[in-house]
Amino acid sequence: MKINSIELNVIEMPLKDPFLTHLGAVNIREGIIIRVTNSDGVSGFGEGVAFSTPWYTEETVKTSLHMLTDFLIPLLQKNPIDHPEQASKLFRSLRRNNMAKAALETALWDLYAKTHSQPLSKTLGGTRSAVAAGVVVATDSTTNALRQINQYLMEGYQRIKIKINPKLDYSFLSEIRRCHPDLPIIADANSAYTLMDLERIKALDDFNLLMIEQPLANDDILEHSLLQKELKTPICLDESICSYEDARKAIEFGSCKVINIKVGRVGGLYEAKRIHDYCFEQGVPVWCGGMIEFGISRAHNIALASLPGFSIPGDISSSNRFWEEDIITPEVTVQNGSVAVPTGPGIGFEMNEKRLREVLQWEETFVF
Ligand code: OSB
Ligand code: MG
Repeated sequence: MKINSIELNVIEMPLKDPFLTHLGAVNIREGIIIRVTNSDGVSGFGEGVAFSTPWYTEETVKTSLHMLTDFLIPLLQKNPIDHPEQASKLFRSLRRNNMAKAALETALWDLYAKTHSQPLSKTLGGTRSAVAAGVVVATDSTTNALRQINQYLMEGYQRIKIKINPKLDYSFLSEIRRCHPDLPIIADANSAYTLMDLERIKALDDFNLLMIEQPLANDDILEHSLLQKELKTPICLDESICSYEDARKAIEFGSCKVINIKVGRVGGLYEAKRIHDYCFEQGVPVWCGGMIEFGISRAHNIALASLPGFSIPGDISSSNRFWEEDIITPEVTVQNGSVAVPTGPGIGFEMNEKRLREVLQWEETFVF
């Protein structure tokens, strides 16, 4: 892979509606769009999904830029690679900073697939022609939740994920369940509980939830294994799984029955695929998590979710779930409850250069 230049673009867009969890509100999304261009002028795109503040993981947009500028790009300049897997292994010499790593590694995957005239989904080993769409509801009002669920069901989404916490759980979910007796529902707690809340969490077994996501601490494996023994509802881990090793430990300890794989959280597509392959062997279903992301990361998610082990609808939603106008063309759309896996080379979406310029805050180019 003969790299000529790497361009970093910081963009910013308002969300259509505030995204509320017990950890706070997201109203504006900053992100990093990376363009890696080779000596033939072919470009691959990646997206950094860290937030402006470290509320979900420890990384931020600024720490990602620091890692990319001062470590990851120089590492790639000194060590030419032939395949993105080598980049992933090269980046292991730097601890953590998974979202910064994934931003660059995913761009290399797109470039690699394009130079081999192959859809990225095929390069990764994907087998599906469409991926099931799910969507998240992140509000603190029952009225809003029910209104949004009705809207999303009209748009065809196959499952709903809803944010919960100890102030917004039993009566909230019972009202939603009353209105939608058969709807596949995931409740995502983003670590709002501790084992002191055992009885509160056990009560949620009443609602026949598809799963409960990350009820306990963001870095826990042990206590989730104790909780899972007490619960009928399957536990899904999100924040706790930052690597293949985390996934292996969680499954061996019985800390979860499902894993939410996010490319950014685990440091890139190579690690995401390793986790998928391990879970597939173990018979543990996985689904693709979302990060309130722009179109580039959405496109990488679609390619990843085409792998055979992604058997549960992910946080795979249309561009218009969050954005007035996305930065890719065409935008991601849900049709008959699914998103079609593109058949063109690489991620299979083009950069909408006009929209990128409209939302651009800062840019820098590194010439190799
Ligand atoms: O916990 O899954 C989460 C968004 C940002 C950070 C963490 C999470 C989420 C979501 C959103 O739930 C999913 C999406 O983008 O569709
Ligand atoms: Mg989550």
